[in-house]
Amino acid sequence: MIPRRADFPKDFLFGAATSSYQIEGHSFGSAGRTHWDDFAATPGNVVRAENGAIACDHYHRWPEDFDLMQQAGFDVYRFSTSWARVMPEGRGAVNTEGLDFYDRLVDGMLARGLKPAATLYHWELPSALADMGGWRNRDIADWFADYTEVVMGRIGDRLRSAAPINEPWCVSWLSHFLGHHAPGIRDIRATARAMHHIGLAHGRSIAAMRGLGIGNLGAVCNMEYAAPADTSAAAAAAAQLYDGYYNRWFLSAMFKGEYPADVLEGLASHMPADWQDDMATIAAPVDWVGINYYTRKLIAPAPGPWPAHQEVAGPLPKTEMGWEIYPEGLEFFLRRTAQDYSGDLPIYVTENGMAGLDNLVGGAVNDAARIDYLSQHLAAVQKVAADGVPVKGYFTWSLLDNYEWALGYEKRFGLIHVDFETLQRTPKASYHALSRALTRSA
Ligand code: IFM
Repeated sequence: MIPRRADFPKDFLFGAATSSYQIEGHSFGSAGRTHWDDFAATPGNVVRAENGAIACDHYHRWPEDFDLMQQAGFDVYRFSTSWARVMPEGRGAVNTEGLDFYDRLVDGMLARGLKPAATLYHWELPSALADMGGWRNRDIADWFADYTEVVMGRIGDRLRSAAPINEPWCVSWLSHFLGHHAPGIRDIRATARAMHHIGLAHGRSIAAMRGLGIGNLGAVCNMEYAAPADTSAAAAAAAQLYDGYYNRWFLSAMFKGEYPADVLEGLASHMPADWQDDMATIAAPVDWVGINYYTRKLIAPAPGPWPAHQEVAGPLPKTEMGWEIYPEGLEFFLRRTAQDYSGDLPIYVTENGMAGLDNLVGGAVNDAARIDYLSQHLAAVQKVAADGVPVKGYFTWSLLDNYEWALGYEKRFGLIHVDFETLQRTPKASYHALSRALTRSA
């Protein structure tokens, strides 16, 4: 059973999260082209070559979506603004339709008693900037700071919180080393540069928001628990390195102003010149940290160049993504983040959830597996909060079934089912269960 609101500290916030390209419908409102449009148009990259042109049509249907958020009893809504919607070329001209849209969204949240939690970048880089090297180009920190000022100059006065970049690991490693996400590069030098420039852009964006007098600013990092695949020393070292470039690199830079030595061993020769001079900017103080957590990975050594390791299938029950269900990992990261990086600062679980089969049968979706997943992870959060770790909120990923990037519309993460033919919304059993946990008084 999902723990009730009353089981958490009084000031604990419950929310749901989404992102712009995954739900809005990028073909609406004169938005500019993004590297995800290009990536999806390249054969073999995305299931059925699907893109975010229509997605959930949240662009027009947001009032219905926010009504459902309100009816469920959520406190806060985590959304992102699209760079290419606001500045179609990434720099220069501003699309007023785009800014007007986010202005309406924020007012729509406030009108329903939902606190707006904004993220400035959730992956849809304007194509014009990708043409200039995207995250490989150091200038992206300037471009991102300018974009930050444009968006926050319009909506920053009404936000509860703001964060620059969602999941730096995905923006860099997943997209430039593994090539699974746009821009689909597989190159270690590109990866090292992206990993550094993301931090720099984060720091510049924080500074820009401080300059505008905006507060409650944070960083949102995704984390995967890295477990050695066997008891050998080599497997332990492989898991340690995975943990380093996945989980420790960004937190260490943002909270300590340094990169972990074990990861630098592999990346140092690929880093941009004078990267050390940027560390103070990257470590700009923040007010909170967000953890996106879904799963663990079993890691084994492998032949070949650094990082010379591989993922191995694990024995635990899995979601439709093939991801093992391992709530102990969330507990681990909440404790370690406070202890090693953020101290007394509030921590939020900014994403957690699962993809399920989620068939609509007779007008209902019985997603019992999701109820179980949420129950287990919320119980982990509750335990850690009871031990005094300053975890202050939990956001389910996601409010709606949506565009799951390279997997198209096939993987359903929503509390609300979306029929991608009719765009009809149907709250699933998990929506009703979570709503009961949030609203019932005892
Ligand atoms: O859908 C994504 C989201 O965009 C970022 N975090 C993980 C989710 C599930 O894969």
